[in-house]
Amino acid sequence: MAKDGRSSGKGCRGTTFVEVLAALTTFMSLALVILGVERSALRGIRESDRAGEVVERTNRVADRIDREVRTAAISRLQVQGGLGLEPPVEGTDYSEMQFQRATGFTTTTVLYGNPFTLRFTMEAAEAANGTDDDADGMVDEGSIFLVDSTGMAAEIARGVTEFAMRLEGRALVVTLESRIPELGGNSRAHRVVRTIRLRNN
Ligand SMILES: [Ca+2]
Ligand SMILES: [Ca+2]
Repeated sequence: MAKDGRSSGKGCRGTTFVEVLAALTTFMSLALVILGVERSALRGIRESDRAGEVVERTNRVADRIDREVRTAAISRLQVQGGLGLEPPVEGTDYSEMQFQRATGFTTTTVLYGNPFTLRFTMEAAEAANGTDDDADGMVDEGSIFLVDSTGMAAEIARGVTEFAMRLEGRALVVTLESRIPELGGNSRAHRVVRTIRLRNN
């Protein structure tokens, strides 16, 4: 009898162990599924955050350029030519331009403020060759600087992969693309084309 009891006890323990194992396996599978869903949801949130960040950052820079340039005098735009500063050619893209704001008027003349320059400078580790030389996920990237008349340069944007200023009639068309690097050698970009009507002569 005792032998039968032990044998039946062992059977019982065996069944319980298998059941526990099955339950554990089910639990682990469920936990893995939940973890996977959670991770993919988090990844989605993070990606949408980064997409929002690059859009916000690019628009903020375009707004800043708009504010700086809007009151500049169209007759005082200058670009670097072969023989020094000269007026920009309409319809031509420039990565650097000098501006002067109209600050006041007398009965006979317009008064202008000190000149300032918007300039794109490529990062030292990058060459303009269409490849990502420093392997940060951005090709030919650089910064935009606002340079005052004393030569003091303030960086107003970085991670910029496209910057052009083009005169079209009374408007300055600014094309700006900036990026945020991502894992795996990629980057997320946003591109803005802003038409800024210049108010003064
Ligand atoms: Ca790069
Ligand atoms: Ca390059």
